[in-house]
Amino acid sequence: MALTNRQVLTLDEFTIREMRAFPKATGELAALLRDIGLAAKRVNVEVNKAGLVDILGDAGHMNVQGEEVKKLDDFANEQMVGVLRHGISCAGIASEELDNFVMFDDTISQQSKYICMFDPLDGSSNIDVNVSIGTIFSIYRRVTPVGTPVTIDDFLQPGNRIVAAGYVIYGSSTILVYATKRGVNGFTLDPSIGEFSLSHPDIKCPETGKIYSINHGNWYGFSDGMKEYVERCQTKDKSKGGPYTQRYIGSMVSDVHRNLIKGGIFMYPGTTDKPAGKLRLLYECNPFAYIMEKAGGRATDGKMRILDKMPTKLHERTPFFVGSVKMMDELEECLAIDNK
Ligand code: AHM
Ligand code: MG
Repeated sequence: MALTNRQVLTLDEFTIREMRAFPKATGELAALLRDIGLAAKRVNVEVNKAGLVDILGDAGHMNVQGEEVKKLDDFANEQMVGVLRHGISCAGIASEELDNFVMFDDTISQQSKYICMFDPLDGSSNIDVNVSIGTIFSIYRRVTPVGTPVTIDDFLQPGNRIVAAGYVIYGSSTILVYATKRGVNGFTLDPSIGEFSLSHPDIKCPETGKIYSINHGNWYGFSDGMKEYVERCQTKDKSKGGPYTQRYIGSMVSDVHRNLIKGGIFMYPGTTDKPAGKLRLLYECNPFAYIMEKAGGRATDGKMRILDKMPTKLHERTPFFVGSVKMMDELEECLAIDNK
């Protein structure tokens, strides 16, 4: 059934309204978000039929029509690059799927003041088993002059320079959440009209929660401080909401989205074998850190604020902790053990 409540704003209506609050706004950011919404809708269609069509196989082989089959993460990457290249608001992109950034060399794109970084399909190891996956993105103002080609300097910016960041979950429903300095809002795709409609206005992360999310399989590689915090979660007194519940889908968009709405903490620490952990600073951690901070939560690498980290390369990894402020405080108390 179509949403008939005309009080419900679509993504486009909402971003245009937001823009009007800034008399100097050019509409470029609203256009960029619309482009990303379009890519998300196209990816959504393919994700929903992933179980039906021969799209799950390895990239490179042929489907029954004799066309080359693309893996969904390649498809999602092409959609994101395509809409942003053809749009008028993006001067270049960097993607978790590509080794290098892409400079858009047409004159319209080079006149744009924004660049975009994204993970086109995060959690893609879950595709084959029908678990929710997502797209993560962040938008920055370029540092090189408008009208010139973008350079690596436009991409190696700390997260505290993000202008907007968001994610899309292809789940039981498809939701696009994005944050700007004005706050965090979520839009659910109404398939009957093909529009994202405002469903989660002004999202705030509860100060504390009862959910902790971590891959316990890595336990023997955790530091003493990390183990101490996990044990505290498991032994927390009933009067303090304990013991906490462990929830870990292994699909960051879903794990962090749930904790953002319900309150909780998501952790991907470094381990003995992999001191920098698994997650990518630019494509995964910075966007979620920005969204969580705008919703009232916090994000660190265990030592410093994620958004203040100066990236040195595009695919840099970092330990990542994000969630409700009070849980983050207790985590930091425990991690301090490692510095003694
Ligand atoms: P990907 O970018 O290869 O999909 O990996 C990122 C995903 C995250 O969504 C998730 O939080 C994490 O990998 C899970 O990793 P692990 O299986 O090591 O717990
Ligand atoms: Mg990823």
